[in-house]
Order: sequence, then structure tokens, then C-alpha cells
Amino acid sequence: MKPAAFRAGLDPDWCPGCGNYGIVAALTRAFAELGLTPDRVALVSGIGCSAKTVHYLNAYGLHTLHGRGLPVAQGLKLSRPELTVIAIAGDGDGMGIGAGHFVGAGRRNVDLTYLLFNNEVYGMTKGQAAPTLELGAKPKGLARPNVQARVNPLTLAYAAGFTFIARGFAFDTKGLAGLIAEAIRHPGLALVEILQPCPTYNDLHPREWFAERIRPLAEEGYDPERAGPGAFLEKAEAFGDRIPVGVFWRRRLPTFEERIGLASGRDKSPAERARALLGAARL
Ligand SMILES: Cc1ncc(C[n+]2csc(CCOP(=O)(O)OP(=O)(O)O)c2C)c(N)n1
Ligand code: SF4
Ligand SMILES: [Mg+2]
Repeated sequence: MKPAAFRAGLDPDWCPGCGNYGIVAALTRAFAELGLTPDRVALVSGIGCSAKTVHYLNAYGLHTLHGRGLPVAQGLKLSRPELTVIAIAGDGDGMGIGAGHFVGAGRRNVDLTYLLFNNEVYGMTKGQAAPTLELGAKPKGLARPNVQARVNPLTLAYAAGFTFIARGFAFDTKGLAGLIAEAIRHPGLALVEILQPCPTYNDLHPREWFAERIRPLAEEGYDPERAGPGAFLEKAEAFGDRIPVGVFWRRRLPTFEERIGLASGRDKSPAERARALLGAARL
């Protein structure tokens, strides 16, 4: 199927220039590259501008509660393992109210993909500081500079146990699509942090600011399967004149499904597994 087949046909109500448009383009491209079909993909989101993504794609979609996308996505994946499950969160949704679920999910390593849209603000509620905003920064939505320190989604994911950790840029459609496809292919919990300009509330980091700074890790000879914690931290904490993008960490460890004996293949639903076990004639 072509990427356009994954578009729902609704016009997004995001602001002009929002990075979310680029993310939708990358997502549909990744699904097409992987040969997926809409009936095999489920998107689960919390609340925020980012969370509306599920409405604009032609696939199963669940728009849940603020910070609660991950628990719903994990439950869905365990009950319907044949689906490609994508959890979508904003930086407020995922690193604020949903941060406990982020850590808990890292410990489990359920086979799903988690996309964190990082615009450093609470876009939907008019630009308050998100947990990813740097201490002392003052984007236009804030009356005074930010008084809290920043949390880094990549290093928090490492500490929690995510087995695939990547970062992409919303307007690098090809590069981001490649990262999302790699994350989906990875057996286990995969994070893709997406640097997402919010032109309405974050004037500090517009599209051009990121475009001048992003540097693909692959061009620096960095190997996410061999890099140790020190090399990982050095790359993950670089956020200035050079902002690395790409895969930072990849390890093949037993998934939650494998640990509890659930995994009999990614492509079998519970009904299909039961049929295989008991014999089609008896069902
Ligand atoms: C329990 C609860 N608390 C607060 C809110 C209000 N609220 C809606 S979206 C949001 C933050 C959105 O920011 P983010 O997750 O970064 O998403 P963005 O809009 O930037 O994509 C908040 C605090 C809510 N909907 N539910
Ligand atoms: S407020 Fe920001 S994140 Fe929300 S739609 Fe507008 S530009 Fe996008
Ligand atoms: Mg946000």
C-alpha cells in the first residue's frame, strides 16, 4: 500500500507549520515501507495536540486519558499480539503525568513502539513549560523563565530499561520514517523521541533551529548495539550546536511476552493461537 492509504481523510486542526504534519508523513511512509495494512496497526494516545494524531490516520485508534496511553497500549498488545501497536504521547503527557507508566513500561519490555512528540511545551493548553524544557528557558507562552530542570527522555528510557532508544526530527520525513520502521521491527519496547517544532508557543526552537543542528549518529560511526553506557550518555546528553539523531541504543532482551510464555509469534491473534492448539474443527 502507498503512504496515502494510511491517511484518514480528515483535515488536521493543527496550527500551520506544526511539526505534527511531518510526523504524520513519516508514520504513513514507515507503514508503507514495512508492507503493513491499516487493519494490522493500532495507535493509542493520551491527551494533547500530539494525541490527535490517531484521528488523522487510517488504522485502529484509541484516544485515551492524559498520560495513560502506555498502559492501554501494553494491554492491547498483550491481548492482540498480531497488531503493530504504536503508543503516541506529547512530552507533557509522557514525561509529566505519564512518567510513572514510562518507567514501568521500560521494566516490562512489551513489544511495542512509543513515539514521544517533544515540543518542550504543553501545546494544547497554551504553551506552559513541559518537563523537557530547559531550566531558565522562556518560550513565548511563559510569563517568566522556567524554574524547573529538564528531564531527558533518552536517558530516562535507558534507566528504565527500554531496549531500543532513538531520536528523530519531525521535518526529516525520510530519516524519521526509517527510525519508526526500525523501532517497529525491534522485538521489545522501542522509544522514538521526535523533535517537534511548535511554532505557536515555542519560538526558541523553530524548524530552522533544529535543521541546522541535527547530525545523524550513523555518520559518526556510532554503533547502538556495541556502544556502552558512557558512549550512550555522551550522545544522549548532547543538545546544543550539535543534536544527534538516529538509534542510540539497541539490545535484544526477552520481551514481556516471552517472559510470561505468551509469545507464540507476532502474527497470531488469541483466536488463531487457540485454533492452532485445539484444532479448527472443534472451535
Ligand atoms: C488529568 C488531566 N490533567 C490535565 C489535563 C489538561 N491537559 C490537556 S493536554 C495537556 C498537556 C499537553 O501537553 P503535551 O503532552 O506536551 O502535548 P502537546 O499538546 O504539546 O502535543 C494538559 C496538561 C488533562 N486533559 N487531564
Ligand atoms: S499549539 Fe503547537 S503543538 Fe499544538 S497544533 Fe499548534 S503548533 Fe502544533
Ligand atoms: Mg508538548
